[in-house]
Amino acid sequence: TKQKEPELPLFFGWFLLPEEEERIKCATMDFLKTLDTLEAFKEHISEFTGEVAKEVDLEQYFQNPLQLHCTTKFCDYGKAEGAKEYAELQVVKESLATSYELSVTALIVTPRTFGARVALTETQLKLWPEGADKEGVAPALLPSVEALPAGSRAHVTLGCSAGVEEVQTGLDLLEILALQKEGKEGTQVEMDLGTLTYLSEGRWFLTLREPITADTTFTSFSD
Ligand code: 2AM
Repeated sequence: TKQKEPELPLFFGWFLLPEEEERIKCATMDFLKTLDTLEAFKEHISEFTGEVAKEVDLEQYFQNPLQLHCTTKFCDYGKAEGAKEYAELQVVKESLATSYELSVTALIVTPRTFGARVALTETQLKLWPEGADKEGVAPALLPSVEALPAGSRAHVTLGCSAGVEEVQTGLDLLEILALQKEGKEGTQVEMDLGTLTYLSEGRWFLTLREPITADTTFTSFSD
């Protein structure tokens, strides 16, 4: 008799515990509130609004995702390449429902996305699928992405602007990291949380003075 294949989830990832989620949302919202009042930001406001001298309320501009998480593998219920292989990895099976502390080291803001960069530990990298960093990356950006350390794409999506899909956050992060590596940094502003850098075309990167840690559970998610 043929055995029914176990169903694959939409994705696997580290999910922030509810109280951690609140703490991170508050801290990051405070940052957004400050960012849109900065002169340096206002100078480039047209990159967000498409018009000169118009204000933008970043808190309204970005829509909150439902549950904060850091995706490891997008499986699309088995339709994504390598989904089954990932789900069957010993390390994945062993890690389900266990706790991990994630470390957020930077925040990014672009006209499309608002996200938190996650610095993965050696242990956490074992759950990061091979080749995940470059999946769906534009050919022009591929060489720069391949030169970045594994796990560079790891992030928590904190918000997307209207009509933008969450998958964009990781792509925006990679673009920013590639520009940084090429030394393409513009204006820098010192803030309470850390150093804010402008990277052209409405891209902002805040390197946190102190990483923000968050307790999470590794699990799968299906809608
Ligand atoms: P995110 O990880 O950047 O937030 C469900 O859609 C989750 O899977 C979202 O969290 C989303 O983005 C992520 N996701 C969607 N499509 C993806 C893709 N093609 N590659 C990687 N992650 C994807």
